[in-house]
Amino acid sequence: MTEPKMDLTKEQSPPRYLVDKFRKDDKIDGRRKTSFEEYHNGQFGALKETDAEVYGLIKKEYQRLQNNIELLAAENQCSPAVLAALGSVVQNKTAEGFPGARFHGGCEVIDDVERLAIDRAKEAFGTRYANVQPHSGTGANHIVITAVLEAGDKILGLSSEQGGHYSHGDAVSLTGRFFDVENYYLDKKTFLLDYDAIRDKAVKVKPKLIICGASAYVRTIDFKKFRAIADEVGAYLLADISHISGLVMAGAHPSPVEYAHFITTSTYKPGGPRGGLILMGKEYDKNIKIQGKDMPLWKRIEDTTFPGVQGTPYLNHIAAKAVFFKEMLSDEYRNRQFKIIENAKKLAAVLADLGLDVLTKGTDNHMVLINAGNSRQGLTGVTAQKCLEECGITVDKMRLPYDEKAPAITSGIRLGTPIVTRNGMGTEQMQSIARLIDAVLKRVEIISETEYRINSSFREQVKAEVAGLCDSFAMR
Ligand code: DSN
Repeated sequence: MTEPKMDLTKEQSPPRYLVDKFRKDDKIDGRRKTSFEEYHNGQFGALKETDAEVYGLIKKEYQRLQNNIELLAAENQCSPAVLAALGSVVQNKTAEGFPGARFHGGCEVIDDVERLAIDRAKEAFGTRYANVQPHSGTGANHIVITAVLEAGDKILGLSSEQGGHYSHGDAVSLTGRFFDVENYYLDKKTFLLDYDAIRDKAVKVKPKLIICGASAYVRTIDFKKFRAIADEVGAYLLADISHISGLVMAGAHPSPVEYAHFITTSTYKPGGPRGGLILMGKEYDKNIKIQGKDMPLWKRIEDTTFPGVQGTPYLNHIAAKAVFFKEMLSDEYRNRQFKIIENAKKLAAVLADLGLDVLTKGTDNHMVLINAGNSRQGLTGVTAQKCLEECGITVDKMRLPYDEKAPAITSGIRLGTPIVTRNGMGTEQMQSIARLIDAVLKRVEIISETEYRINSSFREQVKAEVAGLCDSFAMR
């Protein structure tokens, strides 16, 4: 049957069958507008009603966090204010591009949100440029690396087997697949960065980009020395400060802002929402010639962010970053960064006194590395992690420099003090935690590299002490 032709220049009445359908369905009504608070406050009620399973798991995770001592160096705890921004309607906005130059409509509010986040990031870190769009720290590294390098160009970075990050050029990362990667290594005896050896390697391999920053390095990084090496060989310097960015921002660790061309960090490790950040100091508008074009570095970074590597930024995360950067600027946040280090130093000192092998005999930052195998014959990183976890203490197994154990086994564990410090613990509690860790690691019965047994009444005794600490220093 041929459809009757409609003259679109004339007003039409709806076809009869549609009128009848609407009459039949006229129970489909609208919904009155709810207030902003009403809309957002109902979130967990809505989740429980829609998906009791996920609701239950989230609740379980909340309870796990409340009842364990979280000693993870790569984790932190954001504030309820940051969580509120993450769970807001802002998450619905599609807005490719940058403030004032978007590909989508309706961006006037979101542009203000992003501008606020940028201004606060610049103020917090004392930089000339901030890009708040990267979805993660790894993503921020991918953006910088692909912005300044052509396929096949050379990167010099710390080996991922010694604390370097995968995104710094590891073979399993796209950075290792598309660029020519050379590694520098820690000194075999001291486990410290050997700047002379790094310089010699840089002179020999002539990288276009040098990356500094680590996931498992407990001592101060000398960014000035790295810049001198980069200048000598004509390389860009990228400082990935993900682990120490809170300390850097507060002045508790020297800042790379004066020295590095690019600084990257994840935003959750210092205590904000998941996401990444790219910062630049005085060289933000230095010229780069790439693919036959001249442009300022900041513009190259933006073009590489979108459309180069990402699409729409996560605007709810950007709103949450803005909230977090405001928190960072508070005295409470700055003071806490110094306490984080004080606590890590205490934890390291007590563990060393109790006979554990603490790498470099201490720490300058938030992290403590322990060689479990050297601390007790037969103990591995993975068994240490598992038996501590069973007793309510969460740590990471960690491959140590020159570790002979497989990555899934490891010789070491990595501890970190950001979360316990956030929840109000001080050096007295670090002493108690160190004693509990030592007691568990001494008491556990080692069966193999991955298996152990722990006496159940001893485990319950440790868990009760952990619960006591968690009750007095609850999540905030
Ligand atoms: N950098 C990793 C870690 O330290 O565990 C996380 O990205």
